[in-house]
Amino acid sequence: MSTAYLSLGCNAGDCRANLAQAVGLLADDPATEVVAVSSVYVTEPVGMKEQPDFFNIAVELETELEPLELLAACRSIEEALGGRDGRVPGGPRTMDIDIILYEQVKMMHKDLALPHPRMAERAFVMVPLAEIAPGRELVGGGTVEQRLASLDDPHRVTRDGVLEGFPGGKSG
Ligand code: PH2
Ligand code: MG
Ligand code: MG
Repeated sequence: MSTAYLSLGCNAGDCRANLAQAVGLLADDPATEVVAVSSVYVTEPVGMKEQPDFFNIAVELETELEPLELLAACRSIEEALGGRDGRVPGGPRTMDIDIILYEQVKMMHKDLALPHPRMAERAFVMVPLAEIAPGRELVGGGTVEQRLASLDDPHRVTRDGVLEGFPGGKSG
């Protein structure tokens, strides 16, 4: 089994319900166990500004899936939840699931770069991740907690309670 961390985002439709459904679908995969789910954070959009705030969470998995197999599983959950709203590039999404860390794997594949190249610059990724994996060592040095402490991302990130049905932190 391998440990992987995902960043989930939604800014179209009923995002709390979509996030809960996505985590439920991840847990339903017989090859994958959901180990921890962060609180929900309401976050200012990074990149295209003229779109609704995002709801972001981080999830820790134990999985038998290899990175590209896990990516395919994530893509099919995105599609099950509606894919891109209107297919505007960079625009609102009912569900975006990004693999940010997979064990200590470093890879640069056309469909998947690990660790996620921009994760450590983004408060909407690092704040939820620090809740469930503060001590995780990152490529480039430092733990998640240490890198978050020195992160300079002006975009607003506000905690907005726990995800219904998925109490935060490690559940064992
Ligand atoms: N995802 C993006 C682009 N910008 N901004 C926030 N706050 N949250 C996201 O999940 C997000 C984003 C592309 O996937
Ligand atoms: Mg994304
Ligand atoms: Mg994505």
